Amino acid sequence: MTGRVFPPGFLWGSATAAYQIEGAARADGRAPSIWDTYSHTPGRTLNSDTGDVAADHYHRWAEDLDHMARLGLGAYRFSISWPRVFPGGRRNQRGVDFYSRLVDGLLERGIRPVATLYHWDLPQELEDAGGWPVRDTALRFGEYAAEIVGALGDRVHTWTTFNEPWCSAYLGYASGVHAPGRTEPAAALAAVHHLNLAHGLAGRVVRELAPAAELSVTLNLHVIRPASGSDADADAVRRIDALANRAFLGPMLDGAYPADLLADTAKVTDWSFVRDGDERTAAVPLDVLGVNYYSTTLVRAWDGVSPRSDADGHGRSAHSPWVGAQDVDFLPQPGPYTAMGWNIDPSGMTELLLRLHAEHPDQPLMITENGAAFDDVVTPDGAVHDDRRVDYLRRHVDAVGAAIDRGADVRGYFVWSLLDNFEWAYGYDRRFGIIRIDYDTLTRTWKDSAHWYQRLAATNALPD
Ligand code: GBH
Repeated sequence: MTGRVFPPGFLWGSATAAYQIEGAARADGRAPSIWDTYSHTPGRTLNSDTGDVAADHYHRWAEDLDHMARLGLGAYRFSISWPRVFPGGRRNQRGVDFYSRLVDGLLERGIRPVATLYHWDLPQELEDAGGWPVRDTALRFGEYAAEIVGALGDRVHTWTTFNEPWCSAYLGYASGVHAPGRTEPAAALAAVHHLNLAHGLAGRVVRELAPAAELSVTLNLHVIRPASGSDADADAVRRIDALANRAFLGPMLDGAYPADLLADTAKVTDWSFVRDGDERTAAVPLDVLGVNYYSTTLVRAWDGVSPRSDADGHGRSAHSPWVGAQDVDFLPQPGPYTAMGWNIDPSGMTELLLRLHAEHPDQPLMITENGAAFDDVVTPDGAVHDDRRVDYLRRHVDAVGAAIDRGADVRGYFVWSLLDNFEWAYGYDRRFGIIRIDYDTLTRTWKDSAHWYQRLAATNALPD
């Protein structure tokens, strides 16, 4: 794998998200999001951590831009905080100015801005009005998109509508391990639909207001493997694939929900929230499909008798994110594991990219997140050694190269994450950064992986 060379122009980037790094939760007219409410509710996050300060990127953005420039990043993927720029459905100019400065700073340094409109921070007032299970939220998202795309336009190279709508719908409304912490299976499927609809509405806004910009969405697609070669296990894979992957790929790429998804979930909902034309609205052509990949999923058909493993996605909740799939069991996977407990399997990266390429041969792809949490070793001289992260990244970047060799049109790779940050329900306990944050002093320190990534970006080839 050493010495593997990537196609000329391959984009090396790094990713973050607003609530995970910005802090400044009450600064300059920002309103609360569902994650402010959730993280301030006792027992919801590990150590009751909140994003109030996070990495203080809102105040340290210029320093962070200099780190990106030194790393040699070709692109930076960040998200825009809806409640910062459009609280109460009105433009908050001070919030818009923050992102305007950030985008200009990126352009000055020759780094492509890749902006995500929604990385999980719904304005709390919209959750109070029903949240994603309610159609009006999709319409409000279209208005917010028009405001910020209008303001930043095609200074942003790539507009991404959503990050991982799977998490927003199923972890937010079914298992409840993410904000707003609801456990209502039917509402989760309504959320799936309104996220798809909102994607289409915002996609059209981008096309109209920023015609020179690229349009994308980022999905956390699951690589699902059967525990055996039985027909029953193959059917378990099909069902989870429908909920996890095709519930979004169907409307967004093909303009229709898969029939098996509707049939499988008929006991949960009749899908009457889908109106004529919605699925076509969702299918706005994408310049690039963003893919987040971390690990794989192992399933079997549950016989109704043997003990369940329930090894996927439940986290700290008794409720399953897998709506209507009680007869599917999730099995523990062979290691090794990251500090999240997720199994490490780079072959899933290649498999996923090749599947997408086979199903949509003309669709350019981008890895918009890949990375790992590990306990880093900080030595007395201040160095941060993270061999396991370097090894994880090297093997997954190599797996992207293997997919390209076999024909997949992959345009770039973004490491998650630039900085240690607020890891949602796990707070500051889990560190994904290639740059370490000292949460007492907010000092930034390059880990070994940052130095490794700098070489990768500079040479466009895997260092030894
Ligand atoms: C991404 O979520 C997010 O976009 C990002 O904000 C976050 O910080 C980062 O990854 C790291 O978590 O839960 O054991 O069943 C990834 C969320 C991770 C959800 C893998 C599904 C399946 C493994 N996904 N997870 S498990």
